[in-house]
Amino acid sequence: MKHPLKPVLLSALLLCMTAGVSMAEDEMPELPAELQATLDALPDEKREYLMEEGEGFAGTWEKLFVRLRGKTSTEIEAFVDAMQYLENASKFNPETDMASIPLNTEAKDFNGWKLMNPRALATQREPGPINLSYYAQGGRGGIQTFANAPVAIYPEDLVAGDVEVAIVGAPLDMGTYYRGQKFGPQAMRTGYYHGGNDMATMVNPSKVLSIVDYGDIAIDNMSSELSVHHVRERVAEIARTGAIPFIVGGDHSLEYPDIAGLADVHGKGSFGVVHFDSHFDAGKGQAHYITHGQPVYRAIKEGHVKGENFIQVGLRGPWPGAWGFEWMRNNGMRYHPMAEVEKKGWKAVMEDALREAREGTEKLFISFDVDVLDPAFVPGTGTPVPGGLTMREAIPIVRALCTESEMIGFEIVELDPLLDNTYRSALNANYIMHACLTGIAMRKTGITDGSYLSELSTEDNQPRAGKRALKDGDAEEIDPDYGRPQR
Ligand SMILES: [Mn+2]
Repeated sequence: MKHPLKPVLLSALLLCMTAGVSMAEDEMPELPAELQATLDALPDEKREYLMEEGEGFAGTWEKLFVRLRGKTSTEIEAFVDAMQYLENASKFNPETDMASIPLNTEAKDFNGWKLMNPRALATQREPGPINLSYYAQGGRGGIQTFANAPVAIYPEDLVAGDVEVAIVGAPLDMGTYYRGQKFGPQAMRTGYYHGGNDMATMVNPSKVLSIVDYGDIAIDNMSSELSVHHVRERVAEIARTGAIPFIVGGDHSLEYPDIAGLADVHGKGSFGVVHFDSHFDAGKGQAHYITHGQPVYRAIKEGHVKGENFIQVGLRGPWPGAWGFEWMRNNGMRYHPMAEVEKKGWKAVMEDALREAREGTEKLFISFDVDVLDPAFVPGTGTPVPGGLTMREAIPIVRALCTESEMIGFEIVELDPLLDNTYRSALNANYIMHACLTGIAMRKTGITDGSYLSELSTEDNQPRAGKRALKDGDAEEIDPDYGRPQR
């Protein structure tokens, strides 16, 4: 990637080299005098190449000059030859490289991995959600599911059950090199605290909403490229029934098919996205069609979501550099890196992000990469970055976004339980998903203010310090000897 200032630097440098004048100190370094003669002795084409690519190759002009210092013209020419060799050898070569990865199209089960079971072969039953718990109060028995919810298998189950939220696993992890995200769905199904009452608001999404576990989407974990198209079809299938797809990844490659599938149903550019992540995931120009570092670029480039409706929260670490921020600004995107949180405090940043999310379109998709949280909360993720959000920062913004917007989709990605020998990562991931379910349930019950908190669980006329209770409750008799061995 060329730095946009480079042509200016280059022409100024060449001018200085030929005219022998010193360069302005604040713009570029002075070409060391001992280098001038050796560089002048280079063939024009090689000297120009060195002046064009040398800075990017060495890191800075100063570092380049250090590497060239004391070398003869012949040695510098060999240095330039090596640079040119690397550049050319890195490119696609039709004589030695495969332009595409061949598949065995003779395979009898080529499409078998993603074929839906024909209804004639499926167990006959009435369509609708299936409650898998044989315990009267639900409990932890039966078969574990997302949010302790009943199960649905086919779109007609979603329609028959008037399902509002269908949580579906997408165990894809070929888009990352630190794998194990394919185990994210099963970790979240077996985790603690993934359903029930939200104490902050005293709203219970499990009671207010019709939620189902929609199983896992089939993934060909030998190919992200093949898998994402199938994910897109399945996400669209859920959205077409009117249910909100909640996708549990899986790596962040999923953001592309999740957004594209929603655009197939709701229309391109009809909804906003809030992308929680320590990385901006808008990499481009890589050999692979999709990875967990490229979904944002692809979703914006293909027009599924407008840049002006795309908001990034929690960016930090070394990626992207200046070009990435320029790319986001050129596309009208908004971003709130942790540097901004350091500057203004979380509350102000959160309020900005909430205000931006309300602009434009009412419909919203949330993409939550668990690595936006500090590694203290989620060690189980492939690319953790220190200095992230706390759970006490993340819960209120997710709950508020899901209350104040017409949610059309939600994904939680990059949970890798293999990297965490505790249950904390899955626990926190479930809490984030529950915060959004709570927000959707709040909206359904008529609460439109995302900052709403229940008076019962916060104040509710409790006696202030030094005051007695307004009325005496029924004091419970407690046996102080309970559980002690009898003498
Ligand atoms: Mn990501």
